[in-house]
Amino acid sequence: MSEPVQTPQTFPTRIFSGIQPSGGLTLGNYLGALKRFVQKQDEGIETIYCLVDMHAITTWQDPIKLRQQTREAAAGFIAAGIDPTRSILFNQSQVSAHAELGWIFNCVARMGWMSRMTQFKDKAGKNSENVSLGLYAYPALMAADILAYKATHVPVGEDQKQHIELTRDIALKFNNDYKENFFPITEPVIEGAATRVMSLRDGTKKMSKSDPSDQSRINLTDDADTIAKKFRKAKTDAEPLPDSLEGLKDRPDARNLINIYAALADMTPEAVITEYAGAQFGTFKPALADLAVAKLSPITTKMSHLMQDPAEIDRILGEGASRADAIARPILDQVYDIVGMIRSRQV
Ligand code: AQP
Repeated sequence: MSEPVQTPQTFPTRIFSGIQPSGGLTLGNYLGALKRFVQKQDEGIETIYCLVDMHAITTWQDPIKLRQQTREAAAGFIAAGIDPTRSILFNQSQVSAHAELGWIFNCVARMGWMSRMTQFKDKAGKNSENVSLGLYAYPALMAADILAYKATHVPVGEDQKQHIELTRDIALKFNNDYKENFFPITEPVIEGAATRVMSLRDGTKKMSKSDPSDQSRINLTDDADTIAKKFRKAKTDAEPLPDSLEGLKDRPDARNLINIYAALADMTPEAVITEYAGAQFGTFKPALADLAVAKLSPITTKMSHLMQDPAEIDRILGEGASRADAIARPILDQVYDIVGMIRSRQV
């Protein structure tokens, strides 16, 4: 792939990330992404967070549910600690720079790069002739989401690492092709004990909001009883917990529960295994359920409170979109200039 022609330029630190409102938020989204989003905001970094509704429609979405899920995800962000006055919070379709830059990046990204995207292969499966063109092109739109703000860092879960690498390749190729040091080469930020939370039914599969089995995931809207029941029924084996992480090497279901505990408790997985060495799952699972309820139920309660005022959520998203547009539009205008488009319309 492309080599940089320019010497590295420093771009001011700016964080961008997003979540698809293609279903309810899961514990995977929370631990892999949302919890980190809040930490970055609280560190005082400039943070821009987006509900990527245009990505959501790469697979069919019922329009009424999509609106509901977008509001619910916004409520989830705020309930988890995103402060819309300190971070910019909006939904993608309200800032057209994403789609416009996405098209330009469709013309920069190479077919060979796109065909290597493992998430497309996983999602399309054997049905690749019948999925939408948008699902295939989605990583180029994701690159536009990030680079429309010249974001330097993107907190994500492990599954998005390849898409950030593609974003870097697109930025490098654009900079090389147009001999401009225009876009930063964005860094993924993949941190913590739960960068890849696995399904509660299958420790080798990612926990996902679109998994047909609701038992496979914890939703941020689940009540305490449901959370406890799901952890009680989570797939495990009959062995007690070992005294070191090495002992979990071939036990993905057990490893997943240890990682979830560690991430929720802000501990290392090593510390959790030391604490529970020799324990049976009959002891560990209720402790995990109690911890999850303690951490998640304040978020769930706040979310349902916020959801009682959908007009206020829409107002917050609209205001966030105006602030996002004020950053992205001038960047996009420069991109149009760089690629040679006439910009003579009076506005
Ligand atoms: N299981 C997970 N563990 C850790 N991080 C995760 N993320 C998602 N699932 C996990 C992170 O959450 C952010 C938003 O992801 P997304 O909603 O845009 O898309 P996704 O990665 O495709 O998530 P889902 O839940 O699997 O959605 P569907 O089912 O609609 O495809 C990203 O930072 C992601 O890494």
